[in-house]
Amino acid sequence: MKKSISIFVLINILAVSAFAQIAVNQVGYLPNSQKFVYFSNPAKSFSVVEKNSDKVVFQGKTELWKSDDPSTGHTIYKADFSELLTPGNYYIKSEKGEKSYTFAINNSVFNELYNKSLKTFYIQRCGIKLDEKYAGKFAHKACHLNKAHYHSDTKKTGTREVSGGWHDAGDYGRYIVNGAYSVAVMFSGYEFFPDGFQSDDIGIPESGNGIPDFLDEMRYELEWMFKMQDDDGGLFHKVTEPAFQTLDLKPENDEKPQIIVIKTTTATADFAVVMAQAGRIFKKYDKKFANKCKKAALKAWKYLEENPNIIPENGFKNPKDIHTGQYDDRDDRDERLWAAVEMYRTFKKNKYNEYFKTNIKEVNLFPNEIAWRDVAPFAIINYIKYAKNSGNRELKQFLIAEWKNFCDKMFLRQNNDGYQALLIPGDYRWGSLQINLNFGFILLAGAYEFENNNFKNAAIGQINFILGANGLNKSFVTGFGENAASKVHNRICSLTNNWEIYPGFLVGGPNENLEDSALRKKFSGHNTPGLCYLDSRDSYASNETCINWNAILVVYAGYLNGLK
Ligand code: 9MR
Ligand code: 9MR
Ligand code: ZN
Repeated sequence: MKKSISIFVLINILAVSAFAQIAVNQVGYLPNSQKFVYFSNPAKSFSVVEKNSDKVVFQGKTELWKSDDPSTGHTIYKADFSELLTPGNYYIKSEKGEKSYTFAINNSVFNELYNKSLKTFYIQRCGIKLDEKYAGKFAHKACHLNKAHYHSDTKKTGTREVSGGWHDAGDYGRYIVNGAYSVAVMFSGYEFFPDGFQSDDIGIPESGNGIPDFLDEMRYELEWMFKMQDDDGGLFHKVTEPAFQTLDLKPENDEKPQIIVIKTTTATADFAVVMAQAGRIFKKYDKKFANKCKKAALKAWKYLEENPNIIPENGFKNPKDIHTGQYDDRDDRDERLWAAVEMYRTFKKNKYNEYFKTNIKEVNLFPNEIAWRDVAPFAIINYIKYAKNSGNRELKQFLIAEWKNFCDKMFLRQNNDGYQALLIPGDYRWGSLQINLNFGFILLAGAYEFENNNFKNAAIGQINFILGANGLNKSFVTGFGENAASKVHNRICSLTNNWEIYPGFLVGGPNENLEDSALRKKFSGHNTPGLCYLDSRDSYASNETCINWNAILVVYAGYLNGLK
């Protein structure tokens, strides 16, 4: 007994300290990118070794980079092997013989990441049969086809046909705020950096139809969102079951009644954003569909005009008998502003520009979090990029200066952080990795606006952090890297015999607020925000997957895929 306890203690100690020794991007680097490696044990020199031949191809010295990194507590030695340009598969070895996980250097290193991270959205499709041909082990019968019931708060009775769209996350809920936000983020990425988003062969039913699979997949969500718009233009906030069920529930076995809750202005504004974008983007491929999107956007905007104050007052809260995700936001002004920008770009009517100009100074322009609840930066960068010659020059100069300040701040942050992330203690909230990538995207777009190579390198570097160059020595994208997140919180894992997950999902990541009992059990009293993560199905607050998190991963992968 005593012996097994001490072994248990030992295993636990090993588990706690089994984080970064030599941390690299476990997928790889484009030949011309900066390449850094981080040692959390003291190291003086290192070699890059070719994986198959064990031949040393590069040698260098390390430098002491950070002592007592505030996010991880690590003391980190850093080395630069950017000069190694030769395509191949490698690992890093310290002078003491410790080895890193392997990685590649080549031009198409992000191609598969793009294909798979996008294809996760197909895997999340609801209301349609997923064929083995496309979904493999995740094939299943069509799910959630029953008509949904109006919640009494809607003051409506009876049912509504709202099948389709993507399951939100590890749960089967479908939420307009997050669904529309996710597509809107991906459309922004696509419009800024279209080159890498063009493939038509990622292996979905629409592949080969002459339209990029990216747009086909986005359309699947848009088709569902139409059904969630009421006759007056407003959007029902969500359709879910009353409460989350057990984790072993396969989609096709989920028969609990689905409930539609009240309309909200936040959902309506997010919908206006994405329908205005779609009206523009789809014009070239399907005029009729594009017009349908435009009409829906106009109807939504009318609802917003008729309801200038947030509905419901103080934002949506779950009714007493509903316990699923809330997507609660007390402030819908940033969503309305983004809608105004996209409406202006699509319809070119000055009233949208006027709305933007009058209201932009009311909101926090570059808040501490950029995510589904705080979207102002997306409104601003899209406005600056596309409304160059219209509107108030002074205002635009002010916004450009604010954007530049944000980029300077982010650049400093990655220079101060042990693993060069953009997050600081306090930012490691639920979905932290996606916050990091959102910061990175605004910085990346800034790099082009300001023609600043330092910004560009820092922004590109964020993919390294996500794919393994971090304090946990973990790739946070399933199936990508030798030590990748695998025991994720997603009910579709129950479709496989061994609780596997499809490759290409980004997990939530370290969550210093310890918002589930697995995290609390392990990390109570911690002082290492960046390490509060568990590769465990029980940890929904750090290891769930979610469409808005994958949205910004797709944007990053699409951008990098286009660089080759
Ligand atoms: O599976 C649910 C996940 O999608 C949510 O993000 C999370 C927090 O709201 O809740 C999960 O569901 C759990 C529920 O909250 C408590 N009972 C166990 C459920 C499955 O682990
Ligand atoms: O992403 C959401 C995060 O910002 C919130 O803190 C968290 C708790 O309210 O909910 C997250 O969203 C979950 C949603 O409510 C239900 N589906 C799963 C989402 C990701 O965990
Ligand atoms: Zn479903």
